[in-house]
Amino acid sequence: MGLFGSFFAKFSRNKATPEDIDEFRRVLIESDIGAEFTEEIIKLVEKERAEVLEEKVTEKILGSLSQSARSIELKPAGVTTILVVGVNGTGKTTSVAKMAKLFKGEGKKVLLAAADTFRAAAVEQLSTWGERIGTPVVVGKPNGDPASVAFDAATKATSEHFDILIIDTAGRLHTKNNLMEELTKVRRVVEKVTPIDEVLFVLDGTTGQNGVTQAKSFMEAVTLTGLIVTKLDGSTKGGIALATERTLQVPVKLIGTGEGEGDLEIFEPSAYVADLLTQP
Ligand SMILES: Nc1nc2c(ncn2[C@@H]2O[C@H](COP(=O)(O)OP(=O)(O)OP(=O)(O)O)[C@@H](O)[C@H]2O)c(=O)[nH]1
Ligand SMILES: [Mg+2]
Repeated sequence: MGLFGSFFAKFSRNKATPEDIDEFRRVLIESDIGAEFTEEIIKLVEKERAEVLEEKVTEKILGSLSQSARSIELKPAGVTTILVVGVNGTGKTTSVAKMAKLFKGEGKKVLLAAADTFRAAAVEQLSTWGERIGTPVVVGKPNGDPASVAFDAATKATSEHFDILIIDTAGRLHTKNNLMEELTKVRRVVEKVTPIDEVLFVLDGTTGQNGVTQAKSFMEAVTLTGLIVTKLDGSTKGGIALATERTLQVPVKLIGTGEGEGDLEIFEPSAYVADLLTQP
């Protein structure tokens, strides 16, 4: 990514001029890292000696991140249940398929639930992924109750001894329904059968600061345990990942780097920050 790299290369050679600082501020803001955080980083640039600047900025960013575990821990026994939420078009269904592929590759028995009953195409989309990856998908009736699909899937997952259940949800509903109420209901109903271990919020890495606002409203409804930041391939706006994690103190666990089933990576904050600061 190297988004800030050219600046750090410059700052390590010469003291930053006011023009350099203005330009760097603009790049930070455009990266969606957030206005407040931008000013904190600018302060370091103004204050710290060139030789230690990179180290100080790295420390600052890493120190602001969530201290919670980033790995998706699978339960030693019983089904590990993952609920995937987020606004429409962010990459939920694709990320569900990518996770299924990842866990299947580790030899796990994975079940998917198509609890986005709002669009017929959504069920088809997940079923197609399921066929491609070789993972069964529980589907319901078109426009049926998403909670009932999730309940059926949870029942099947426990009785047939699956290792992992991943539930895909809608990003949008008919206006008469409330998405947050729907998600709380899905959660409540599934938990009659088995606890939900992870609630992953899918954030489109190319959205602006609005992503933080979205994440907050989901956080209130279903208590998120992690973030999946998608579309980080070829994007220079990945700063939203750091801004959201910092604001919510919910760790980024996975990142999406393409449309293919293999395009999912475990998020490594040190490597990510080092990447931001190295020269492109
Ligand atoms: N480049 C890129 N595209 C992605 C990534 N993840 C998802 N997409 C694309 O984004 C579009 C939307 O993805 P979906 O998985 O259908 O998104 P969704 O959140 O399930 O959408 P709704 O079900 O409508 O709410 C698709 O065209 C995906 O191929 C990614 O990491 N990189
Ligand atoms: Mg979807």
